Amino acid sequence: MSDTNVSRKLKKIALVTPPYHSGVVETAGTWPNAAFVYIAGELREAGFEPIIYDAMTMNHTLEDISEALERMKPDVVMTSAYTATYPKAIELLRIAREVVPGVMTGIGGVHSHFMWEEVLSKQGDAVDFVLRGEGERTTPELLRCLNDGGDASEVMGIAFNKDGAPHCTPGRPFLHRLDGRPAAWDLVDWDLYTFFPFPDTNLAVISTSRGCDQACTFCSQQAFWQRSWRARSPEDVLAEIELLRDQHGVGVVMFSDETPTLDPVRWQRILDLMIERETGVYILMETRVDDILRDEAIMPSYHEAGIHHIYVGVERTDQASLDMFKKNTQVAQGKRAIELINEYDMSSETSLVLGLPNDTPETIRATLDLAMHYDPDLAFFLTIAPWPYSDIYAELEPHIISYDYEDYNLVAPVVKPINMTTDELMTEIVDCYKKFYMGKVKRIPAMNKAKRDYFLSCMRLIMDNSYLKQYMGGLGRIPVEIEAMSRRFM
Ligand code: B12
Ligand code: SF4
Repeated sequence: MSDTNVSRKLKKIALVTPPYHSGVVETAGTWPNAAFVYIAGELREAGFEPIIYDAMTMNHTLEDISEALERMKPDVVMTSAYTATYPKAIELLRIAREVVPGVMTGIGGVHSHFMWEEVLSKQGDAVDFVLRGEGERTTPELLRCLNDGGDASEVMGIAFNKDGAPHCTPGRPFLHRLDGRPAAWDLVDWDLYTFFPFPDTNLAVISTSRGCDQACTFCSQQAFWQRSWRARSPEDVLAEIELLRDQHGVGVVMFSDETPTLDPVRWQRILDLMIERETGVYILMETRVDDILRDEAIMPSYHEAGIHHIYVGVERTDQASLDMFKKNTQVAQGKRAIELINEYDMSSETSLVLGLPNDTPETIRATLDLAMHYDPDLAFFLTIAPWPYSDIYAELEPHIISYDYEDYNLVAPVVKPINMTTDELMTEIVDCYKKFYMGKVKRIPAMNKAKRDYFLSCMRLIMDNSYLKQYMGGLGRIPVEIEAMSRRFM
């Protein structure tokens, strides 16, 4: 028997995002939660009434959430968490417990997938079920089982407290078929979602493939997907993009995939279809540098298909660190990939991971110098966050200075370099931003108009909303020059 006490029929299911904010990607837009859209589609098909409540994007406080849930009176409240958002996810489930008597609670996503034991032993009073792995089949199956008075132990892919201790059922195999799944895009409040550089159109996040076959030691995604990769057919992807464009006014689509380009034949077909059908939708995506190099000959198709912005994870500019991360790329490849993206008039973005135990002001400045030499349009200088379930965790553990998961956001210092204080580290990071973007500003006049507009718009967003401003007093002196420059060109 489960220790949870679900006694009523479960019908109305609220899927609520945790009200967590740490900047960076949030400065560029407001993003729907793709996991909830896909899970809600399956729930509805199984006869439930899902509600998507994006408290995060609505900037709702815990008080707002409490009022909203009291009004909504759901039978079930579920949330999603990666490591940084986990504490807020728990607070929100606690509130649900308080204001909706007898509510059932559940949590899914990468953090609780791995940390289910800790979740249930420390937060078992707030969490009835951890839903592990992919949520599409597990969620309706669990709810149906509970409604039928069945035994939750027979549902694959969940964990719950049983006889006073955390208990985990066997993992559920990944979905076999990703095509044609029901996605509840009609439940999304589209007024909320915009990519700020293109404010006149709606922004969607879709999953065209899942997983990655690499083994980067700092990354949670390869572990979550067990180094596997599955993909939807190009036709199915195009159908979703066209539906979003035609029925929901979407002009910008972000691919949530870790590596959408992994299968070159599928990827080429997606590009061809986007060109043939003149989708007219801008795509934001990330991929690996080696796939960009592989695709040098078809870069014009990327551009023609509407690929607007490509993030490639360069991570470090010294080979020793790349090797330590098991990144399986060469330093020179990162540079060439960014050159190619720039050459074909797409926007390039990368991030550099700083704050490793052996970092010093000199290594950080060397990283900055190389980042400037690589010349992406946008660069983010991030702190390393050792997810407690990542391969690199054991190596970094002796250097961890914060066990507050909210700090695991790639912004706050969680690891202390041996020969630097955290203040010195953060000063160096702010300095990286200043120097990198000041260097860019000087070259604005040479950019073509499309790139210049996009760059200036991104810069303004970083300046106005940046976590740097919020956390560290900010880019301080940069805005004056950039403001002046942007006035000249906009
Ligand atoms: C889209 C995205 C976002 C969106 C989130 C939109 C939203 N409303 O939630 C935005 C842009 C806001 C965002 C922000 C951040 N993000 Co983000 N984001 C992603 C990204 C690119 C895709 C996630 C996605 O949509 N996947 C597609 C869906 C279908 O897959 P999924 O989320 O895994 O969901 C499946 C299962 O996990 C499970 N599941 C998930 N949730 C739930 C819930 C329930 C109830 C159930 C049953 C199942 C379930 O079922 C789903 C379907 O099968 C991932 C990278 C990646 N490739 O996954 C990073 C990622 C999740 N982000 C990450 C981080 C660190 C952040 C930030 C902290 C970064 C920052 N400082 O800006 C912020 C924090 C948010 C904030 N508010 O400040 C990390 C998390 C790492 C970790 N292990 O903790 C990731 C993995 C990227 C990385 N570099 O490693 N992010
Ligand atoms: S290539 Fe990207 S998604 Fe894959 S393991 Fe490395 S960092 Fe993670």
